[in-house]
Amino acid sequence: MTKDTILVIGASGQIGTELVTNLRAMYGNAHVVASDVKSATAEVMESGPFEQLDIMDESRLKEILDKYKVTQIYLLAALLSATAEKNIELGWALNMRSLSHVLDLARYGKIKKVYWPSSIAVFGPTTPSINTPQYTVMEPNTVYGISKQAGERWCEYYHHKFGVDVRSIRYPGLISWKAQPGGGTTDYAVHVFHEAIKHGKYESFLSENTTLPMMYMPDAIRATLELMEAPSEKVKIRSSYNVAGISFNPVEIANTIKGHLPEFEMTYKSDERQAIADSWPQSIDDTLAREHWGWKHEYDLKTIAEDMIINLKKQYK
Ligand code: VAH
Repeated sequence: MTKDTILVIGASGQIGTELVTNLRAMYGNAHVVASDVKSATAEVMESGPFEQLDIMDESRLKEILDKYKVTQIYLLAALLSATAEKNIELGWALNMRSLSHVLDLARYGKIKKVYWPSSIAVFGPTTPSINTPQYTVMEPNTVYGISKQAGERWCEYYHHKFGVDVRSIRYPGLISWKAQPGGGTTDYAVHVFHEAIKHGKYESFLSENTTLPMMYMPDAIRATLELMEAPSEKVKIRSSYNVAGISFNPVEIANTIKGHLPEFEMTYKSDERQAIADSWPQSIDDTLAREHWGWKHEYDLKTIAEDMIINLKKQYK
């Protein structure tokens, strides 16, 4: 059986950086093509093929698919919540046109399998915010959330109508140290670690008690790969799966960091991202992901902080 070749679109981003490394470990470096509009980390650029790609350039995408005989696409390119609010036309166009084009490639047999990330941003202010269920009221009031909700509808439609094997996860806020995030509302939970180590202080753009669902990147990568490797019949939800890690607020993360850096000081000054965060759930019910394909998170706030601080101290040495 010929080995799959995977194209990761958005390989320079927070998720893509780590997904490429993990996929290359599984499939072999030559079988995982990284692509993005801008160069990726040295680890990604030096460990396997990289192609510059603007996902809106359909002919360029087809060129890459033919060159490497790609069989699977991980489509990670998107404008995140805060950025998309500043450019709603680009946010909608990029997030939606890229998905519909990749789904059509699968519909017409050009590729066999698609991964597309959704987000807890599909939920809105009228959604039950504690232990938010898989199926519930969803009235997102951000461009990003609306595009993710519409994208989920397209994924489910293409699966049932055309048999497309597309799989998706509603990521919570993701925390990692390898690549800086860009333009998200949950990114305070990454920036705080960098600032704590570099300057011993951080001004949070979300208020003290803004509790949000979060997840450590190793858990998110493992969830993604477990879902993609699961037998198709176990993937019963083809819109997008709720998955949960841990929920916490800025005060809790500040206190955990102080356990490692006693002099650390956190201050609070909400900005426009507060309204986005306030529209999202505080915690997620991921029972169906656990039942259907055996999902279970491993990292809690204590072990996240330990790993982030150890690795960032090395990075800034
Ligand atoms: C954002 N990090 O903040 C993303 C994520 C749940 C939030 O989708 O926009």
